[in-house]
Amino acid sequence: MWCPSPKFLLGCTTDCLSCVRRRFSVKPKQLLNYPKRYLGQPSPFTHPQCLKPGEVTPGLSQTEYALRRYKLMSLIQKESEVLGCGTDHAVIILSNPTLYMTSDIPFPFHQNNDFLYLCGFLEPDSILLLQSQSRQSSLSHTAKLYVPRRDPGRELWDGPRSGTDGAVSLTGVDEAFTTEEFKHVLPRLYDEGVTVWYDCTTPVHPALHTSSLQPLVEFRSRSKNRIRSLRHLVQQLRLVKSQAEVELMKKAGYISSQAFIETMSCRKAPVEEAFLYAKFDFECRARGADILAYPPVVAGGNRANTLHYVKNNQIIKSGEMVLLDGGCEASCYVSDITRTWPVNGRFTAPQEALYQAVLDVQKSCLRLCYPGTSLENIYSHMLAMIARKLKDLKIVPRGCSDSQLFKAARTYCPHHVGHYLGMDVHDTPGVSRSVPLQPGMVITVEPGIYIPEDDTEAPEQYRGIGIRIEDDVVITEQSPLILSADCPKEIYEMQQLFSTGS
Ligand SMILES: [Mn+2]
Repeated sequence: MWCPSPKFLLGCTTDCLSCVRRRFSVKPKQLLNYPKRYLGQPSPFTHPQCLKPGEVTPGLSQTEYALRRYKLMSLIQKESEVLGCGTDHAVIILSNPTLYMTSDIPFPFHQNNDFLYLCGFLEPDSILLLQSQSRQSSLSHTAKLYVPRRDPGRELWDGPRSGTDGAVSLTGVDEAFTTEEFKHVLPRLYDEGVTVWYDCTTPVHPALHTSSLQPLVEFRSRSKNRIRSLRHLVQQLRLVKSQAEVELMKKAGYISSQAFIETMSCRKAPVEEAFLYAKFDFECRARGADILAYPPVVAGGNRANTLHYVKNNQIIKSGEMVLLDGGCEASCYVSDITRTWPVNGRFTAPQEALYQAVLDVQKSCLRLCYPGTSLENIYSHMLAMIARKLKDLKIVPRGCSDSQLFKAARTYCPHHVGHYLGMDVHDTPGVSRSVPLQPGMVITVEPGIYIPEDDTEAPEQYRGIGIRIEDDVVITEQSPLILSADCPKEIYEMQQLFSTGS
């Protein structure tokens, strides 16, 4: 019954898409059924420039989303065999709510990425329910969406909603109902024979949780068959990207890299941090990004030593460097890049020496990005390399012991070498950094050296300089694929950019 390929369930590629289509007869919904009207999100009918027929979100087909749900049910089946909790399962995932900036004025909506990963639906106040079919393998399941009902009064203000018919034809789930109708399925979830998988400890949609799920959670807390958490399983899937996901991450990396090139070559000194922030934001959006993936750090001079500096409201003097840590989100995937450069285009000798040291460390770490190693291993390597550089640059006193050197490396680089990257900037945060890297995983590699201006122990010439260089890397069987490769980081490349401008 199973595909003989051992890669079928984990580490799937497009081969498996055709495989899953055949095994489970997953067929894209008839395109003729598309409502010929605007839905609550772009559809192949209304936005043919963004989505091909059969795609739910740009670049991701109904089949890819269905495959994710099958993989999740497979992980659930495996875990339930260990737990001994039967084959009858119900998986509940909530969308995010709309958040408000002030009365009646919403923030731009962002979907809960675990929910989005499993169905591609981009409206708030929705629920995804996966139910294994009784007495069959849990892999055989139904996928149902509960979505906001169509409401001309609200749609006048908020724009069109997909409604139940739109949700089905767009996402390819089996059925859709209104969010209010979720209450009809609840009685079945009280059945002790059904194992409920739901992240109830930190509900992403507090109002939906309280109104629809709190009583079930309380009931289950007294039962033998308790509610099982789900997040770690979805993160396990999100950790390894499919070929289609890698293509989307390439796009996010490309857009951000081009935005960096434009921002670095504006040659304005002195320059406001706010100006560089606006320039970077504009250049990302102008190239098709939906939004910046996070508030960027645009830190001039000594402010680069504040790791999460996001006020971006000072003036950067000529002769100072700027550290810009930014990245866009495009079609639900993000990038996260850092570059540090002198705003007037000319490195001073100490800036150049420190920059070259960080660059050497960063390139050395990139050379370790192969299957089998881990972020923890790369981190250890980074600290050893930084320690050596601190010694070479005489930032630590001569004759330091190894443990003092290690301590100095930790002090001058207080953060880790990187993190996983994907739909979120700090993607799959529940996955340990000791997990061996495998093809399809995406990580950042971002060593830095930070010397605050009030550090009286460091040589005076380096005080007030903070440098970080960060690239996004896809692990492959061969050489790592650097998603931010277009973004200059060699000193000669940057100098070329400064001298020619944009
Ligand atoms: Mn990062």
